[in-house]
Amino acid sequence: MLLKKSADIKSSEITPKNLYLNRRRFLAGTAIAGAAALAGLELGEAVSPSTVAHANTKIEGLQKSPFSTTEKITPYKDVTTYNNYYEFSTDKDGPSRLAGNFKTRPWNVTIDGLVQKKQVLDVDSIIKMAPAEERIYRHRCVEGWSIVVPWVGFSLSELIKRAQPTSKAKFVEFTTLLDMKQMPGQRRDVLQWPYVEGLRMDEAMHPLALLCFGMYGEALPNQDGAPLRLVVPWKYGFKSAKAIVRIRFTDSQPRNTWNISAPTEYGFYSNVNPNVDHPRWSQAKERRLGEFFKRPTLMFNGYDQVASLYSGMDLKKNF
Ligand SMILES: Nc1nc2c(c(=O)[nH]1)N[C@H]1C(S)=C(S)[C@@H](COP(=O)(O)O)O[C@H]1N2
Ligand SMILES: [Mo]
Repeated sequence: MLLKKSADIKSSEITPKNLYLNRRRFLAGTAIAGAAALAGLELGEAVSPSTVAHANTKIEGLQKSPFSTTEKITPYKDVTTYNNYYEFSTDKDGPSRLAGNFKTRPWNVTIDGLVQKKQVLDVDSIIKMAPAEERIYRHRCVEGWSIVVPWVGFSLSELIKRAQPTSKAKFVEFTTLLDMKQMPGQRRDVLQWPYVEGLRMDEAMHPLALLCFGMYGEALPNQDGAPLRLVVPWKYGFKSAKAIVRIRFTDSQPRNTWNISAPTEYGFYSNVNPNVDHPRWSQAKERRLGEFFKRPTLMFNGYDQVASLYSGMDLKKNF
């Protein structure tokens, strides 16, 4: 689904396109980034090779990532019709049915709180901040299902660096759009709206934390969080907020929506952890969408490289 097999590509297609992309990458990576640095340009003014418009729009010039898993990718159909997105519906197939007309352009994101560069940015200027990568991540929902998705984006740290948080900033808070007219689920009190999530600064700066605007080589479908979402692969899915409109830097731990809703069931950290059960069910196993047999869940969802962020912490208390 993702890439044509190399055997399917005519050599006449390969050469010019590769040359073209390499040249653009070269320009983006050196000349433009260098010029931007020299000129002291603001957040989002540098140019990169990727362009994104509407869903089903191909994203060109994707870079591969060493963080990608080689596990089997979950079919696009499953990932786009089995969603958690309570702003639209609490049914898994609701978001795909109800988010079709959701307006993702124009779209502004407010960057504020404890940063030197407070500003309101157009989402397309955010997308152009850094070269787009494909990151094939495992993604596990707290309810016990999991998927493997080729997300598109770049490390959240790219945006944070440019925002220049002050030394007082210890956490980052992410807020989803509040718009009852477009998001029918917000007319019900199933959660406190708008949806809010948060990360500790060192978690947010970890290169695995992905600022995501596409998947399967295309712009994000609305039901998966267009135009801009987070993907934090070592944490349960609910930490990965969709349709982000605000990124705020704070000195105290943000209260996240699911923790407000059920504090004994959903903590702030929410690291994937097979040894800490949800009060109402075990977290030891998971079922990949499209598969029958369950598989064991791995500590940090298998992303051991984040373990040092939590050394000395009791992960049963800090669930
Ligand atoms: N704004 C918002 N973000 C959200 C949610 C939500 O209801 N609203 N659900 C979360 C949960 S519980 C999961 S598992 C993932 C699902 O992402 P996916 O539908 O792309 O698989 O989105 C997360 N982000
Ligand atoms: Mo979830």
